[in-house]
Amino acid sequence: MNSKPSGLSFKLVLLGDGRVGKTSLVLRYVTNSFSEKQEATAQASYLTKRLVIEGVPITLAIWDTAGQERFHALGPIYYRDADAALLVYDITDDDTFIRVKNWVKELQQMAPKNIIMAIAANKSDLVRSKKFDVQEADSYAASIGAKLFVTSAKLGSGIDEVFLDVATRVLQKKRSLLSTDAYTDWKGLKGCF
Ligand SMILES: Nc1nc2c(ncn2[C@@H]2O[C@H](COP(=O)(O)OP(=O)(O)OP(=O)(O)O)[C@@H](O)[C@H]2O)c(=O)[nH]1
Ligand SMILES: [Mg+2]
Repeated sequence: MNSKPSGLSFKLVLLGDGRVGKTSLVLRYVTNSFSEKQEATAQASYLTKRLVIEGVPITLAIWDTAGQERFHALGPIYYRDADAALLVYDITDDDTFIRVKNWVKELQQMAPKNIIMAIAANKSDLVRSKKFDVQEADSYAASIGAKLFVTSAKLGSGIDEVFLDVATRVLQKKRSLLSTDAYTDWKGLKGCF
């Protein structure tokens, strides 16, 4: 009797090089906290965040993976049934952008077809000039059907935006797989999911 509608659950995986700020982005998003001394993730950690989009309650099941190379082979465990991937790089370190491109290649070959992707250019607070160059990353993101967001886990900027974008696009994709009538029923019956 007391059970509340659980809504939908979307699985999101964060991928990217070590130290780029994946855990920091998730912790800022879920607990609004930040640590200068965030410890490296071993294997992966899991957190959830609830949100409502277009009246639909959604639980984001967030898998924050370990970026250190020695954990690379674990990637498929987390992305193989993911709805979305958030690829993170450190805006001050070009090598970490190359690592994003490698992850994208792997996802295109191994992940579910049409997985939703977004790229976070993190640590924007470390760049002095206001006009830092994300043009290359921006056009790369467009070329793979992803969106680029400039973020700072430290300052808390760009973070709600990137998670909301990903969740909204997953919802749109799921909705487009259903006919309009089915979607209306689906919303009406959402407590059953
Ligand atoms: N200045 C600044 N530092 C950040 C930001 N995000 C993370 N950091 C710092 O960067 C370091 C690494 O952050 P993590 O969140 O642990 O990075 P990670 O990608 O989860 O690393 P792994 O778990 O090893 O894959 C920590 O010292 C953070 O405090 C940011 O936006 N700005
Ligand atoms: Mg981590």
